Amino acid sequence: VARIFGYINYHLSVPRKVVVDRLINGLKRLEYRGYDSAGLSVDEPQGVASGTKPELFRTKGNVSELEKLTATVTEPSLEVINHIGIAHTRWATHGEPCERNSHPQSSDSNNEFVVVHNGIITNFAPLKQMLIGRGFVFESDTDTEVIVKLAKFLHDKQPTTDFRTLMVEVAHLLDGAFAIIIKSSRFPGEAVAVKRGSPLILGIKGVEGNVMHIIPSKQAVTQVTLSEDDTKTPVEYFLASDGMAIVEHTQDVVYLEDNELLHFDKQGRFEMYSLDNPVEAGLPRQIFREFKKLEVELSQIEKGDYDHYMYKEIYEQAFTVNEVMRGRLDHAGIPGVKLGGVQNRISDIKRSNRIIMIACGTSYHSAVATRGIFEELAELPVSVELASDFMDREPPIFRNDTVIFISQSGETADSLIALAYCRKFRALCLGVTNTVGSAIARNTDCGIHLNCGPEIGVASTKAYTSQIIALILLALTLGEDSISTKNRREEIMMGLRQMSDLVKSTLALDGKIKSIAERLHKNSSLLVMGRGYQYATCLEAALKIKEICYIHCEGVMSGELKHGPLALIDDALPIVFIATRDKFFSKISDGLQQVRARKGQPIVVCTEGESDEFIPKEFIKIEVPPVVDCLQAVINIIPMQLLSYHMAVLRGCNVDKPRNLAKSVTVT
Ligand code: UD2
Repeated sequence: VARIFGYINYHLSVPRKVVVDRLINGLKRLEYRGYDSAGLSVDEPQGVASGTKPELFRTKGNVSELEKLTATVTEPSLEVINHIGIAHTRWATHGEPCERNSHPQSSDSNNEFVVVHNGIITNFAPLKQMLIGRGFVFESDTDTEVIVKLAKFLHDKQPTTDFRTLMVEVAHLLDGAFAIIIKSSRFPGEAVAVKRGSPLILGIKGVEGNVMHIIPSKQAVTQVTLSEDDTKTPVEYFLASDGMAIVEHTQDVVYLEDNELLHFDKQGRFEMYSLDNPVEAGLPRQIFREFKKLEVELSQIEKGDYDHYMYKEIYEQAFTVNEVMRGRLDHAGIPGVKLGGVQNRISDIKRSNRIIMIACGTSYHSAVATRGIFEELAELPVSVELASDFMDREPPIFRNDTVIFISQSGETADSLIALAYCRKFRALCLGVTNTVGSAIARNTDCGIHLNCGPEIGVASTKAYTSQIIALILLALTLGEDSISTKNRREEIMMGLRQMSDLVKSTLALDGKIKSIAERLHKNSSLLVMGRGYQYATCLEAALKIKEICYIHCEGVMSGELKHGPLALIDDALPIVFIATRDKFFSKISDGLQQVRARKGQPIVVCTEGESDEFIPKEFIKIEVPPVVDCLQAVINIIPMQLLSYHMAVLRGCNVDKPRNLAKSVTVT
């Protein structure tokens, strides 16, 4: 996992030290615990003519290490007027973390071309071979190094080729998934960024309100064309893997799409090109795109506000629920769902005999949460499987099965083994994962990325809610031709559009939940009950509490009460009952009555404004906003995430790194 950041200023005096600070700060916004190397590059201190070379700072360790290192930057107070700074941090990828494997990678000892890269170049081996044959000496074990060496090789061969054309050529020769930012002392004042597969966002900031001058209102397109008078207009550009690194500078952004190239020229203009379908051979097609407003609020990402990543990630759900729908729900203003990644296979899925969802842990609960809506909308039999149990049984799998693999990291070993097994029988395999380029993303026939940003807390929160939404989007797509479910689907889409607001109002319950945590945290056992769509909430809530509080906790399907769990109930055992309104409500209140009859004193998660008739006054209520049944699981888990978090903190547990557990379980 890597993150890249670029800071580019034109016609604006910025001390070199400030450039470095901006780059470091950008990396900090993108950094999450455990990053193992970092690096950045700033231009030649005295300009290209001076004979100095671009400075490179790289180190093993996290961004704070890099920050210490960059204290030695030459001429920190020298003001630079046109400058290109690039930076990088990575976490637990392959290859030993060390200085020479860190980015920026450089083309030669003069650092003529330097690049930062997120992703993988899959054909680096033959390219490296070719370049070694041409006399290039490789310094690192990275795939990234071929990018700059290739650029230098092609440039030396044809020195008159402009930077943009050169990089179009380089990009065409690279396979894999990547986002890169590259600069060159041969092309001072210019920079190129390319996106294919990995995310890349461009932020634009004019100084002292000039931005509106450059970007004319709503009709703005992705071309900053400065008139003669404007060529001295100060402008700053920010390139980042994630909007979190941009939002404090500007909210005006352009989301790059795959196979797009950005070129910044010496005057401070930029243009975008598509690498697909060139107008004529060699000539990329210029593209224009509207600016978007970054929806992330700075306050939501300030790490300082949160003591733990898990807490931060719980709060991030207010916007990650939108990220998973971006470009998919109501794409280009047309109401409906369009899943770019699975579109071509929808008819194959519909033709299959059944759907099997395979996952582990929290991801498995997202399958439990959405099984019902798949059955309803796709009108296919659906089963959910724990990957390990599935492989213990090795059940029959057929060509006309659709199998969905759900994994935040995309590297879960048990799920990967099950994937290999299902591929052997030529089943149609889909992935739902948060990690572009992960093993599940690479080895499935198609799939959906969650786009919720890195999840650092070991206990999954935002990935869970995004998984549910991604799966519901898929269920909606599978049902899209059915007339009988049209109203139902519309109701669900209405719910999806409200999701972010509903999550925000649910998060507002935090204070109350904290006080409930104070009452509960000393217990050694807890039950969470519910049924229907909320059975998944019970399982997931119990898992959270086990994982981070080390309290025994069980998710109980309340339909099963009479078949055993009722024997546990007395006035002492703490119980949380999930009892929001849906078509199962009468059965749920039945269960609640059974618990009451045994003197149980449940804390009840219920729908806002629920009457005392159903939930007696003496019970503690957590009132959540209502939404269509199949989406209610996204809302209801939030108080349970908060409850487990506060209890863990009160118990003095290491919330982000619970004992004995790893974030992504890559061993079986
Ligand atoms: C893609 C781009 C997104 C944006 C958008 C514009 C990526 C990763 N996503 O998003 O940045 O440009 O198009 O329309 O570049 N896949 C699998 N298995 C998985 C997950 C995904 O095979 O487990 C495939 C999927 O079938 C698709 C590709 O990976 O071919 C990207 O998936 P996505 O969900 O990011 O696709 P989309 O269209 O939302």
